[in-house]
Amino acid sequence: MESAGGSGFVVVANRLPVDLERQADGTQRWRPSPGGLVTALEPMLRGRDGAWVGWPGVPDEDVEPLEENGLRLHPVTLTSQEVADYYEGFSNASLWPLYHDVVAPPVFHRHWWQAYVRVNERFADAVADVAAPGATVWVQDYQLQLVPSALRLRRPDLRIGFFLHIPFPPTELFIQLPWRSQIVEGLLGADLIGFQTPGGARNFRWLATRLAGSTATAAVGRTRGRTGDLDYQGRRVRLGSFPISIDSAALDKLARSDTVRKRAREIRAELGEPWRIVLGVDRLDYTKGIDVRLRAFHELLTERRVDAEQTVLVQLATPSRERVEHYQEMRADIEQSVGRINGEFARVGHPAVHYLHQFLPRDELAAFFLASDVMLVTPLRDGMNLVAKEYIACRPDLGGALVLSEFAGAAAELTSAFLVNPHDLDGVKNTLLEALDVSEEDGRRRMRSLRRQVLAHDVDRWARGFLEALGVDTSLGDDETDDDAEADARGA
Ligand code: ADQ
Repeated sequence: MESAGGSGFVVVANRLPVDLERQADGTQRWRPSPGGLVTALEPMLRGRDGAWVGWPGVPDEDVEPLEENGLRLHPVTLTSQEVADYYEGFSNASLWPLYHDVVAPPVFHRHWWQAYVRVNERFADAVADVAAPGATVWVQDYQLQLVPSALRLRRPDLRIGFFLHIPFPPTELFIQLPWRSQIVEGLLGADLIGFQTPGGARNFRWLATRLAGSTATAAVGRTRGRTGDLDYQGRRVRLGSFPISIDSAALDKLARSDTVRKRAREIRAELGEPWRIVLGVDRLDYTKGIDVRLRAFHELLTERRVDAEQTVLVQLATPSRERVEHYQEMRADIEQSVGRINGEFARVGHPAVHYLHQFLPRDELAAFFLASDVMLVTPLRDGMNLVAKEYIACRPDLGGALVLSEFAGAAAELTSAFLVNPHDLDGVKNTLLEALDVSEEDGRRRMRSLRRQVLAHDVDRWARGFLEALGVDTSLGDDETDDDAEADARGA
């Protein structure tokens, strides 16, 4: 898809799929960077001759374009002040909480917004330089909502798609945003705007007609995931829901490998061969409901409905956004809860809660998934939640039980999980007990059904679904029937 005048296919995201690292001796090296987005897009981009435009993760660094494992990477430079204002400020302290049901209060500052506008324009400039005539550009996520319109101004020849990885909020919350019309107009620069769920698409559709003077029209055709279109400034803007997924087959294969199976047995032994292992795996974020599950576990121990000699909780948390104040407070609260539970219920050499604030390699994570009996995914709000899908892909043995929040986008697909309302603590506690005690037969039945969904709907299918709705000929040996497409469509 590449031409002499630039790339025919360009992905734009806040971050490049690699981090630039400064070593102690002053030299630099590239390291694959963690996160849901990279995990999701990497398999799709590998093998295609695409380009990726993004920030290399280190401020004040002018980095030359580079090629990494067959991917052309185009770094966008951010100053330390821009990282503070555009990224930590407007993206992660204004938009992130606002879009996640204000589970933390969003903070609005005009200088953060101004930095957001400036940085979005810089990203649009970078893409305009890199994209070949008539190229397809796929813009990712909430940090770059102004890029579609900024790019259309610069390059009306491009085909522009936008995908929002986090929830698009209820309209009553969105209209709190002082710059609500600018954001809606920014997104309307795209030809296709994709959301994780039909609800997000519906919310946006309503706002676009009220705030930006677009007209709602019926969706034309039967493209997968479409939910209705808009007419805006003489153009058709398509809307749709495209639930993101994972490289299911790769994880399934990893979990079947001898090394991972052996490591899973070791983990059980290291934990003292408990009757049950309960697992949580999250980026350390206040939306993920880590506090909810600690509270539920604490109460169950206190009420003696769970015995710390028999059941342990393992919480793996990736460090995240450590310079944003809310994240520092939340980390302190969580670590205090872990300390309190262990203070009351641990024995020397036998903690009740094992807590690691560390990023783990893929195979180690797969071994933890395979070793555990109950997976707790309890976000208060989550665009999708890939961890839930990863857990399922790692259970070819049909063991394990998934407790999943109704407020994760994944709940719409993973209906055979033990679904919970994370705001209902008694409900979480009772459901956790139910999952701990599930019969082998019921557990296997649920896991079989979950695996059918996750293995059939992988990240490649997600990417193809989005690009086809954008009008791109993906030509990847499509073996889907119309019936599959129909079953997938989650029309609003
Ligand atoms: P995230 O909020 O980052 O993603 P999620 O979808 O769960 O959330 O992805 C997290 C990723 O980090 C997973 O791949 C997981 O395996 C990995 N991870 C978590 N803890 C880890 C640890 N301790 N060590 C190593 N890896 C760890 C955002 C949205 C989600 C949406 C994704 C993709 O918030 O709702 O699902 O984008 O669209």
